Amino acid sequence: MTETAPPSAPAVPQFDVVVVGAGMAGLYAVHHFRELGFSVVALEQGAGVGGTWFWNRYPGCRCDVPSLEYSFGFSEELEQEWEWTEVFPSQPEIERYLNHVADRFDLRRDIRLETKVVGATYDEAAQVWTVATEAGDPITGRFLVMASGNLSVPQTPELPGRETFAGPVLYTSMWPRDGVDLSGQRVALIGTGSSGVQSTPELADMAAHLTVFQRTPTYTWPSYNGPLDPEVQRRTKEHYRELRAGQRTNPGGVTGSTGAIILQTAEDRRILEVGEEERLAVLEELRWNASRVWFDALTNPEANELACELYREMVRRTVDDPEVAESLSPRGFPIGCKRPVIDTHYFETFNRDDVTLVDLRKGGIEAIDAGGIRTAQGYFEADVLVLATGFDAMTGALTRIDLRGRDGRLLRDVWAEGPRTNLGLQVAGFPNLFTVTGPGSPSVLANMVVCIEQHIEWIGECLTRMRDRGQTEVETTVEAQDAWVDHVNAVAAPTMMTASSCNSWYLGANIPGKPRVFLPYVGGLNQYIERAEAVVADDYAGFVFA
Ligand code: NA7
Repeated sequence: MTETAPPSAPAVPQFDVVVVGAGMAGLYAVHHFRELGFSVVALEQGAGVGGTWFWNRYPGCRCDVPSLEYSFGFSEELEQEWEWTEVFPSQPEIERYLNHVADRFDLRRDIRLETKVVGATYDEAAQVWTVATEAGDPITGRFLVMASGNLSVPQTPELPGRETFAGPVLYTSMWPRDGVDLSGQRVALIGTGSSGVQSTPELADMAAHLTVFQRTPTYTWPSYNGPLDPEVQRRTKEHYRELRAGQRTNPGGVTGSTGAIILQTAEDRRILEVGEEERLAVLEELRWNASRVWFDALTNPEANELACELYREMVRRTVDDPEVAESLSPRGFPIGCKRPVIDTHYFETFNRDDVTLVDLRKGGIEAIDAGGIRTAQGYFEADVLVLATGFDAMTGALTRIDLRGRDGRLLRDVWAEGPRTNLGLQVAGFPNLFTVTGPGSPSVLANMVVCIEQHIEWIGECLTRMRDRGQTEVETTVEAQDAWVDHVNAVAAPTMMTASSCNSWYLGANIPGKPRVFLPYVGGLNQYIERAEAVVADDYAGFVFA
């Protein structure tokens, strides 16, 4: 049992704002709230700043948003001085960038590293949050801002006998900071989502032999990464204000104006309206992208299946062994229902002699022992085990700690049937608590940096208004929250993302026992911003101040 609060919190808290996390959201929160004149502290469990980009340092880890767009827009000086080197940024480059941000804006003095938050309790009388950490005294704040990430709680699957494995067991999401020497090693990789797909070619290069254990094949697209053209960077820097404005009026928060290949579906491109000959012609022209440009495939299952077939044809054309190609071909769930996976020569890797694919649908994992993995289709020896098995996405960082609101109610109990928020920012019954890119916000469906900046600025404006009026408490009404949840569900319903055949982490379907609820807001970042701004213009309709 962890004691999360003293009997009663002090009326004057230590800080105006306690921020949980020092990833992108936490860093900007410290900077922005400080600029607005609030006292702030950020509590970070890691030994460094960067959040997602601190932990996920597995070989091949790379962002799927172009560098020039996956960067902060709050400081023109920062925009101008930082030089990106690749079209899509790698983990080391983003981590360097975030450390630069922390130094440049002197953020570290308000960040406590290696400070893991285990719970927080709201004292209704004092209107103060008391935050409990694994070590040390409780920290109190008027407001609690959960900048604790969407993909920050690793999913640790049940694998019988894992503790008996003789070699190292590595998680892609907690990759050792000093790296790992895999030369001469037989590596077993479990998981073929984004992390597994990105690391496969790199692990194959590093190891003596790589065996990939795949439970579900994945739709991926080539990254088209490469060195960033200095001319493109120079031009972008000249027009950064337009780009930033454009991001906020785009559904995905990405303008696509920086030279990266980002294919958008066009309304007049409908796969059901063209014959096989034309489909194959599109395949010749667009290759892997031929499956993702069709407007009707977004909502029509029949159109979607035709697009899937174009994808499978590309797999067959790329992978030499027809049986391996068939194993790598996704079937039975729509394209686009999961987050797109961007790869660098993933499929070609399976043409190597030192790479083996184990299709777990032909016989699942039974147990792990000292020397390898036993499956229903045979035994596979390994010296190192790598788990790329995903995250308790979007809600894990909020429900796996003891967050207690009014009447001592735990957030995880309140969300037992699925999360409910107003704008992904506030939860009824949890006054003065803000979630950054929480469930019900566009977050993982849009450029996360743009979402983070917009959220933090929205919260900052709200806190400033309260200070100006001498108010000390804000809470969403249940009615406004219900209306937002209904809207989030309504826009998701017609899309492929809620298809019953889809086991995505957007739906919480990757975690045993997690309620199946579509977590992010699919209506578009631009629509979201309009609605969030309308709430402000309407004097914070749906929020109650005290
Ligand atoms: P994902 O996309 O959730 O992928 C996890 C993978 O691990 C997926 O292939 C799972 O198969 C597999 N998995 C999970 N548990 C097991 C067990 N017990 N046995 C075999 N295979 C298993 O996580 P990622 O880290 O790759 O990516 C998450 C996001 O991070 C990504 O979307 C980007 O936005 C960045 P399954 O599909 O469940 O059959």
